[in-house]
Amino acid sequence: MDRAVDWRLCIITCPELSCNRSHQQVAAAAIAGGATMIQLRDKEASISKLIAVGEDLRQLTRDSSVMFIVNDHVDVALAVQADGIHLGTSDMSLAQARREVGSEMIIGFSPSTLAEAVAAQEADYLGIGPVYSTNTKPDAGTAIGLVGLRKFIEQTRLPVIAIGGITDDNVGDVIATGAAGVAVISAVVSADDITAATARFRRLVEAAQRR
Ligand code: 3NM
Repeated sequence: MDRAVDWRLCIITCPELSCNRSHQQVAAAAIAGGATMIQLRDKEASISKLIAVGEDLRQLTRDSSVMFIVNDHVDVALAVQADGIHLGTSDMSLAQARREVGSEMIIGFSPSTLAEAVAAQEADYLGIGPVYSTNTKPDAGTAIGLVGLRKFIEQTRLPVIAIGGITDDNVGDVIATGAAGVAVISAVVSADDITAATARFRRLVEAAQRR
């Protein structure tokens, strides 16, 4: 992967938390508010539904020059020509994923340990969390806090996107710790006004980066 990517604000679509709004509605509203990346995440949907939704998100993100990442499913990412794929430790290995997606697709990886982070040679960015406790992913483990986040940032040359319980109140501290960006679900997708919530995050991220 050899291109400049704006990692600052990844909004992850998540139907369980979106108050009956579709992936497409959530993504469009988040893009309008200044999201720099959209990740399609849906643990329940079939592959055919993910591809159908992914095609719409591909169009929306391409029209606004926002990066589009697919969670978990390499086949879906390839089918819809996403910019990237995000994998966890229980998904396909990074080496296998790199072989399948080629050199240009972004690979994001969520390691569970520092050793896994250091070993993630095929990844282009790391998702690190949960920084704060979150109900959104009950199996995410114990919150690592800013001290834990800093350890990952110090151990890797890859950009780190922090995730887990990130809100208006703590996003400035997360960016000040050295994260290249943040990934947010509930604080944006459950908001009444997704565009306004995203825009607020974007302003706070930019302010923290200027400090
Ligand atoms: N991954 P919210 S935490 C999808 O720690 C996900 O790897 C995490 O949602 C990790 O912004 C998480 O609502 C959920 O806390 C993030």
